Amino acid sequence: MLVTVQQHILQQQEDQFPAARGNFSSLLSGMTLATKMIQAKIRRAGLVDILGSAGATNVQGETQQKLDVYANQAVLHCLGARESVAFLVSEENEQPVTIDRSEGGKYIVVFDPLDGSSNIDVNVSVGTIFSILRRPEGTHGEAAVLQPGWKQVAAGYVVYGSSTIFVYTAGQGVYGFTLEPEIGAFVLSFANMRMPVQGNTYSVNEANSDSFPESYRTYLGHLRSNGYGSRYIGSLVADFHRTLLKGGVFLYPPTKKNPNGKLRLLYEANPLAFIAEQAGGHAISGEGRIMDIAPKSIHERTPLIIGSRAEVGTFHQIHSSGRSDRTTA
Ligand code: P6P
Repeated sequence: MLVTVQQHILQQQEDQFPAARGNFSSLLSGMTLATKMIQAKIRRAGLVDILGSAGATNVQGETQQKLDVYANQAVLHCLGARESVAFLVSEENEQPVTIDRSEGGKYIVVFDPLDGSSNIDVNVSVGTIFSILRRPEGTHGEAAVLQPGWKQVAAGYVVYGSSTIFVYTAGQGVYGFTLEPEIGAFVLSFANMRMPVQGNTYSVNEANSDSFPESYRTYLGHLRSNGYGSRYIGSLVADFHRTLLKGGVFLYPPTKKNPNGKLRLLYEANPLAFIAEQAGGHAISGEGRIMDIAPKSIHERTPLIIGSRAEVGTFHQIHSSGRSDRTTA
């Protein structure tokens, strides 16, 4: 029996947010609509003038790809129309976007509209990542957004790969839906996803390893000497999706160029950490649990070690005994 993501979200809402009066499911449906719009463009990237640089840089100082701009506008448009949304926070925008009905808005959506976009031109999987928070009563702007990850009410991602898969959690397990092109609907394909307790691969950009803190290098040497393989796509959502399905560990350590890691806490680490934990995995920063970090700024970065209980546990043992957090030149 075919179950669409909309049906599933409504069921989750009835179970979880009975008082939500459709707001929650309407919000998630807005996100699924935006990702369908994005995937339609990605699937035709070579055929329409959507590849390449938009000729501008984003708040991160990164060159915006045309698809970055399109994806950001698609999410802002689809969610901005949902009355339950108070603020939208995007990797592409310096400040939160206040929705003019913000007085009535109950939710905040924090998102990376198109993660890994530098891979688009070479046809490598990219993704959209989102995190949903409740708006604390009477708060505005950054004060409303800077909440630790354990306060998320839902989180998810879409991986635009050989198929387009929408994965989300609302705190009651992790569910995956594959876009069925013939009907244009995300259909349940992975019920109650569980991350394997242990895997056999690690995922890290080895080119940076000379500047990893010593404990990270010790850990990676331990994995290699225990027969682990290496897989690195360079697109966070794709590397995480593989880790969720097959187990193992993904790391973005502190480096000389990014002493606090490269990945963003609010719209990359937190949503994936919520999903990892809901699937039985772990997500830490080296200093503690990702979802316990109290954010100080919207675009702050964090080191990320995320994956199976076994591999993240071993990292924690080696890192906490070594405590050598200095990065080497
Ligand atoms: P590096 C893509 O640019 C991204 O933000 C993530 O999707 C990915 O995990 C990471 O950066 C890759 O960074 O430094 O290994 O190229």
